[in-house]
Amino acid sequence: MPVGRGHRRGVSIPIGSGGRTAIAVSGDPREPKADSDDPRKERPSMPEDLTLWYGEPAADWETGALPIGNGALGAMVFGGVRRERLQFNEKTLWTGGPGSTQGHDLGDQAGPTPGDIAGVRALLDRDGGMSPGDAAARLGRPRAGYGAYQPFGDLWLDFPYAPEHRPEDYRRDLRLRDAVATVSYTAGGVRHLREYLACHPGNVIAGRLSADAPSGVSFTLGVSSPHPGHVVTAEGGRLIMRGALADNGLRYEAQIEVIAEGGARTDSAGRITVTGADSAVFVLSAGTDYAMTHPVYRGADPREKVTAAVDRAVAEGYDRLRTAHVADHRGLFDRVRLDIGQRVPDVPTDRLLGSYTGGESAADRALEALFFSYGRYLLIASSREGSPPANLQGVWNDSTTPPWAGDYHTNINLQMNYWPAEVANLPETARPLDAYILSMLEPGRRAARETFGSRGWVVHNETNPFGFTGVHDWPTAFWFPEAAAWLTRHLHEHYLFSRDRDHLRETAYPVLRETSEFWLDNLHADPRDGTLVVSPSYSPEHGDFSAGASMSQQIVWDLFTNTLEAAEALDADPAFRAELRSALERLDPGLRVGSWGQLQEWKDDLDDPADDHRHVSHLFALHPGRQIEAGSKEAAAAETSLLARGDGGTGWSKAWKISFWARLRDGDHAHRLLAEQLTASTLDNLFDTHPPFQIDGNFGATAGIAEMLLQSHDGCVDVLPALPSAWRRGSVSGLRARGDVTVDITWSYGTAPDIEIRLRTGTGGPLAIRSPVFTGAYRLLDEDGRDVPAETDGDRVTFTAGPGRIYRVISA
Ligand code: FUC
Repeated sequence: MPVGRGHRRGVSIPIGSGGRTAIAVSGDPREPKADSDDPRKERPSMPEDLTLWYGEPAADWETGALPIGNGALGAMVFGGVRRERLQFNEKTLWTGGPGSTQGHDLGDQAGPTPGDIAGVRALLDRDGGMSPGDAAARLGRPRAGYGAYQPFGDLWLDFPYAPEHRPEDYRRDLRLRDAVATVSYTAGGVRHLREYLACHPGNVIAGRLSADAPSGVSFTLGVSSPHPGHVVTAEGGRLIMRGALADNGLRYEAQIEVIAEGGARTDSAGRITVTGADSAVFVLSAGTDYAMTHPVYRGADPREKVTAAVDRAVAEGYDRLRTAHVADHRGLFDRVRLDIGQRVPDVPTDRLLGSYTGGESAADRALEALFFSYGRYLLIASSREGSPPANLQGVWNDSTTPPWAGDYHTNINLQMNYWPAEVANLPETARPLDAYILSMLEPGRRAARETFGSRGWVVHNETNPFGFTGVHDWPTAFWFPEAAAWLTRHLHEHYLFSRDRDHLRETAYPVLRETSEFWLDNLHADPRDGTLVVSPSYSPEHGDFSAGASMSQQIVWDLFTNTLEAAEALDADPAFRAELRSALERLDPGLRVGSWGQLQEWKDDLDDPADDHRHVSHLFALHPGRQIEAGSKEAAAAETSLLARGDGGTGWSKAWKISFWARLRDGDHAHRLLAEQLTASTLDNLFDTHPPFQIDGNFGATAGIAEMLLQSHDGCVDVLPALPSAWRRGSVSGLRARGDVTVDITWSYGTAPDIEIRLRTGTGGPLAIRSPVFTGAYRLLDEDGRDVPAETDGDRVTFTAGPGRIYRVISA
């Protein structure tokens, strides 16, 4: 029995056969003769073939080397033939903080006082605005001991080289389903194969070198560090590199053990040489004495844990390590599959990228699907429980002075890193963010008390692993106390997706409540109209300081709304709920339509239609917020603003715009931004580039693609809300919707649109579904094919879902 009629809302999908370009599908003819257990053999180049591959070694760290990682450890693989380089990182190796010779003032930094802030507020009431320079002169303070994320070192493999043995049939690749990087080539009639992985269970990076001729493996392994004063020793096949950072005394240690099968091994002068082995394995672990505990941020010497990790991995053996690694990785990675009609052509990834146009070809679909999955791969590789969250470069950094210190920028970047975590079914990867937020509370409370004279906690534009929650003095980036509230929404989102009430009660709600207390204490009655506004307020990196910039208001609206909902769900704190409700009633919502139809970035109508600034902060309410409903007049104004800002910007800016257009339900425009990002803001190794390399755009694009296929922010599971015309047929499985639902969708726009939705419920409860692609009647069925009683409510079908059940929605 048909239960509903679809409702088209601004979606136009051309129906027809479309101009597919046929591209031959074949394996790589230059691949080494694969062993029977070579996973590449199991998987021909079909939609599932999620591999980045290249015909030459990487010439450059940033654009060419390939990343592996396990959250705490990361490495960039170059794939050299005479000399292999694995540049490696461990996420806690930072300068700055306690003990820094730069002077550590993060704990008791001389911030502005509540009086300084009141002074600026009064000037803003009087004058309406203040330049960032003036604001920084009054509220900014130099900061010291902030530090920067550091490279750990390089592992080098030097191979004997005979000029007459020119390497042939070279290939290096990164297989996303296995999280294994390989390098292979033939030299002197011998096929060489190396593979590398970063294993989360056991916390090691491991490599295996083999050849198809007996005694074919010879090399010298060494390690180096950019940090003066480190010491390298070698004994019993194990290299130890140890030191303490000159800046802050942070102790670090890496150990690498080499195990050769056959041949001879010698250890000397900090290097290990293997000659004539049949194969060899190395295992690396690294750590520091950093601990995420305020105010000392130091724990045990790393020696014990690094030694234990390498000992364990050596005892385990490479094969078992690899099996455990692939199982662990696939347990996360395989949850989501995307088919948008891709056929993987037989060209290396740099050429796939180079020939990408964002057009109709199945090769373009291959790059898009690969890029989507790469974001998921990178999140798994750079954010796992037990180490800090993914920073501006995930876990990968080769510079002692990385861009923006390789830190945690909180006016968009850190948040964007975690946009895919829930919807793309990797909630475990967001737990390091939770832990990090919790670790900031104590220093953040102090900053709130001393700087603002208020309850709650605060963090501004950026932060580091040492609890930096203060200001600095760079005029366009020192002030952003809304960051704490924006971070807090991630804790709440985890509840919305998982319905995990323990998480809500014990983790999310207490932080939401405390963050709300900060803003209850800090909102200011605007003398012009009596509304509650944030003042001083600054729309990230743009324009002047003022009272009530749209983003500030929208973030506070979001925080109060989330806190209220959380309190209601827990039936907690009725008096506090009343306080929040009355503050929300008086709050300026930050949604004004201006003179040229734009959504205003500030309370005054100051927007310049010719301005193409990369931050589009005043659209927070559209995404990631949920204050603007699709189809509303504010959505139309957001669209006007977005059109004026254009499709350019830095990598992360384009990634954000994918989600904006998806929320506006314009699949073709969202797709155009994805194409912009791929053609102009993506490097050969598919790293996003700001420029330079910055990983947020990878994560933002993956989230944006998910947002095109599935949304659930407005109380409804919204299926294919922004499907571009280039994705005429396809399927996606394993995406997550709020309400603890896993969603699989199959669609096709052949002669008639056809769609099937499969919903797998967790906790169950009331559910609403909508899809703009249902153009006729549709049916809701249970797993036995029986019609499920449901109600239609506008374009939504609502019903009560049982726990742990499967429902199907099909065209009638
Ligand atoms: C924000 C952005 C910059 C850059 C930096 C790391 O400040 O405005 O573009 O992404 O973070």
